[in-house]
Amino acid sequence: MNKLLLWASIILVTTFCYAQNNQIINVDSRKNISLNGTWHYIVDPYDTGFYDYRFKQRPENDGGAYWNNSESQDATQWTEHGYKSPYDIQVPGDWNSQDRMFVYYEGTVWYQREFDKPSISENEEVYLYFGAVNYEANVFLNGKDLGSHKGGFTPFNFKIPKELLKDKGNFLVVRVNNNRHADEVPTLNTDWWNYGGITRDVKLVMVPKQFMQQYTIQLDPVQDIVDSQKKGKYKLKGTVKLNVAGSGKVTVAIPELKVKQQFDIKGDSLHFEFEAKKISLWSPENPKLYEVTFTYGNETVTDKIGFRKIEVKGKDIVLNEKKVFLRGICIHEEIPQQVRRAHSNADALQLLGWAKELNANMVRLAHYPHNEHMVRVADSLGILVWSEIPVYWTIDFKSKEVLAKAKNQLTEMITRDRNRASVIIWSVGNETPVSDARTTFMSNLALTAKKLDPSRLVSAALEVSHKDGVNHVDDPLGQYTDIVSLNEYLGWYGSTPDQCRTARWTVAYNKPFFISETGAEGNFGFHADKTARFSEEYQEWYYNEQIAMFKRSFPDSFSGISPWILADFRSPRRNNPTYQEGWNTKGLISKNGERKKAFYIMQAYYKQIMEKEK
Ligand code: GCB
Repeated sequence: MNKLLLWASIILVTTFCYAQNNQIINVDSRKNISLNGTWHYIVDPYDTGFYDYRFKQRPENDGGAYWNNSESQDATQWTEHGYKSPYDIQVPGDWNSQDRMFVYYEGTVWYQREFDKPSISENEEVYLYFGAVNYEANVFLNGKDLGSHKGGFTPFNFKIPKELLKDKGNFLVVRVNNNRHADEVPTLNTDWWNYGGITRDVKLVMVPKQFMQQYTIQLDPVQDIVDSQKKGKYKLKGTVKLNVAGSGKVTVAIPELKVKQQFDIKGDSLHFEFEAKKISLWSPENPKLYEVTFTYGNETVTDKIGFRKIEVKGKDIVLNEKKVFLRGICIHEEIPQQVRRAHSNADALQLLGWAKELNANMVRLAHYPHNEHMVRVADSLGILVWSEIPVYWTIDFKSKEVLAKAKNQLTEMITRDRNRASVIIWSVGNETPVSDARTTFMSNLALTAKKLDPSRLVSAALEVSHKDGVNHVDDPLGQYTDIVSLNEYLGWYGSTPDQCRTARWTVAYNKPFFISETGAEGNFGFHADKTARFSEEYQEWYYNEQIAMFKRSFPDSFSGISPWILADFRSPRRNNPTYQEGWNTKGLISKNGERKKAFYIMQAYYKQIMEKEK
């Protein structure tokens, strides 16, 4: 496609879809009540609670609708649904791990619980917040439709109309549906388990009628950090977004830096900047976070925020004016020992603790935005983060509606995490097959990410072409990304690891080159000759050959790797009856938490790199 046409179609599509973003960020620091815990459920594979027998959506007051409380009806009434024990389920949590019957379940499950009205003043409102529901959520309160959301890995919230809240026993019902569809994001086909359910925290959030929905603060990316360091003066820049237009003062304070600045806000948004002295910059070696408070009216929101600058200079990734090599590891949001989705602070500490033990300074959170604990723990441990949306493999690239869905997830991910110093890369997708439609679609996402957050890098796992025995990293999407990233499995899919010895590579872009995946399967405790697939020795051999190739023949733009993957994970695509049984065993750590031989190979390689950098 000619370039002019490509740009014209990008502009067209960009104008076409913009979702309104009412997301409330940093809910933990607001007045809130957790709705985590035991809920009731109904499994509804035919979606009977949602559609009538003509498969028409039920009207709101339909007695057969599962959002309505059947218990309040008297004994003479016909009723065919209800919520009670022992039909109990834990929130947050995927349903698959909570009962054998749910392991492979894809469809609708209704969740129900009650809550009492929180005490609020005249001037306050209550919002219902969900950290994530996979995939589609329809939320009903006291029989009224509060709204719906699609996208399994990003947060959303609804305002609860005051007149709807009863003092006691508010009847909350969520229809959760995790059916896969060709026109959703992700699509029908992935290499991970489609865990369904209310997988992250649920809260009531109490805020003033007029409040700060979102805010950002960061180093002005334009300044020269060395210069700022010399002068001992840094430029900070930020924004505040109110839920509705208003006027008044916003105060931004960073007590440790003795900063307290006041700004007038008019309309619903504020852009501010000011100078601060002697900031200790955030980095993996110095994960310094400052307490920052934003005050508007009666509300003060407190956050912990690090300040750093990330950029690309020629073929290097540069953090605070210093070239950085990304010693990465890919992670799925899964606790393998319990075969469930990760969702808590303790889960994040386990997964990122393993990454630290590997000597990693970076994680690729594959293939979708992980829960907020992960990025907050990464902030505090000093781990750089690649965060991604599930635009994976064969998305419907021709569809404007699908693009709008992908953009919505991208927007929600960036809105939630753009105050996290750890997050340095927004990834717009993984291994999407090259075509004009796909490159238009993907470049549109890359440009959207840049527009939403010009201070971070954009990437995607690109495609490689093979000609005359050479691997060419020449995917046209590379024009739009800051980093040229690539997944390669030389020696696992296809021939054996010694193939790396003769492999030749060319990279068509004068940009940092990153291996976003490489890996081979190995079963912990299966020892054999290194040529035996699935043995720990094969996996060890694979990593040895890979590392030798990185050292020997990789271009000088080589800026890091994130091997596939930290731990074994569940996948319905993996059906070798001896070695897989529904697991992708490319983990450096086994499903029971044991370190495989390859773990120690990567750990030693990263140590070497660290020592060289000293
Ligand atoms: C890939 C995919 C990843 C798979 C992995 C594998 O290229 O990006 O999601 O799980 O390969 O194990 O084949």
